[in-house]
Amino acid sequence: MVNVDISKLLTGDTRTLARAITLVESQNPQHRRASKKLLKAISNLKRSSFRISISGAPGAGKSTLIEALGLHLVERGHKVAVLTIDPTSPISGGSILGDKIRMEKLSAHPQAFIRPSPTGLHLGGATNRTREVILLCESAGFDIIMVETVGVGQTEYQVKNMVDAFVLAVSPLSGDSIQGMKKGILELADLILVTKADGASKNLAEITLNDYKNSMQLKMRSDQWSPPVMTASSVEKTGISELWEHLQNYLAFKQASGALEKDRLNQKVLWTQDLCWEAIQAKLKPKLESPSMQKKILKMLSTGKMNPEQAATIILKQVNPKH
Ligand SMILES: Nc1nc2c(ncn2[C@@H]2O[C@H](COP(=O)(O)OP(=O)(O)O)[C@@H](O)[C@H]2O)c(=O)[nH]1
Ligand SMILES: [Mg+2]
Repeated sequence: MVNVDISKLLTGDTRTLARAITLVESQNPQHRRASKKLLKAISNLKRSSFRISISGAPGAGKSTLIEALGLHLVERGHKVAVLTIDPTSPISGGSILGDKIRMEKLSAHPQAFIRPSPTGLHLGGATNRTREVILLCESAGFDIIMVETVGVGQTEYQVKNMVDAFVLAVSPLSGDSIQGMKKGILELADLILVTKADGASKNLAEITLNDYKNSMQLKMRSDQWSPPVMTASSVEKTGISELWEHLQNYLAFKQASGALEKDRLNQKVLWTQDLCWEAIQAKLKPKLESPSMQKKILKMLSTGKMNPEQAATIILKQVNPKH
């Protein structure tokens, strides 16, 4: 598994891509080294992709929407990769299976590739490799990369810094759904999509649409983009081509203003910082958690002569992450 045939990866072979992803997600030191080599080898390729995240609460209709939009795009000759990050999945266990069912047609399509992420972002100490996986998919010729994330905790903020466009999917609900929504999330959205605009929920979707339109009108973005607010039905396939048009417009808008280039560079800066933090943590953690260090910390605190702040200063002087 350490050896990934790069020429095969570049031809778009999905089995090789899957192996490459497993390699970059591995924590094994030997795999980490091989993964660094692989990422370096693909770093200068002149391939590009449009990266879109679809976020929203569980059950909002994200996976079904990705299936509909994904099929719309493969029919137009695009190659679509879908990455799903669900921090709740290791706990609930069921959602990865659920996503596969929701994206049944797309996952069977030769121009599509679907990969659930085994962990959430930084869950259980494991660093999520979504950025690396995006690059691997891009190197395999996938020109549209969609990332599905569940609206919990910090995931949205982290994903926002990995993509070009952030779509917020919301269910048709009562008007107070906006108040209930974590305020910051609305500000991240480049487009808001009210899902399930069909059958019995069609009217409610229209009401929800107006609620969001009203609340978005009050906000002014520094980049002058007004995030479109729209409805769609993934079941009846309405609103899907409009969604794609809006996304293309946004990409063109960012290209024209220079924001795309600026954002991508900023994302690389953040990525570099994350890698530095990760390396420091990896060195510090085993030392801090060693029984002798635990004992030392306990001793310093149990006498009551020292507070945690003083203890941390002493420990940091002793622990040199270089060794
Ligand atoms: N009527 C209707 N139901 C939908 C639509 N999209 C999703 N659903 C249903 O909403 C539920 C959650 O969908 P899913 O895509 O798994 O949501 P996710 O958790 O956000 O990925 C499922 O029962 C879907 O069948 C839609 O456009 N119309
Ligand atoms: Mg889903």
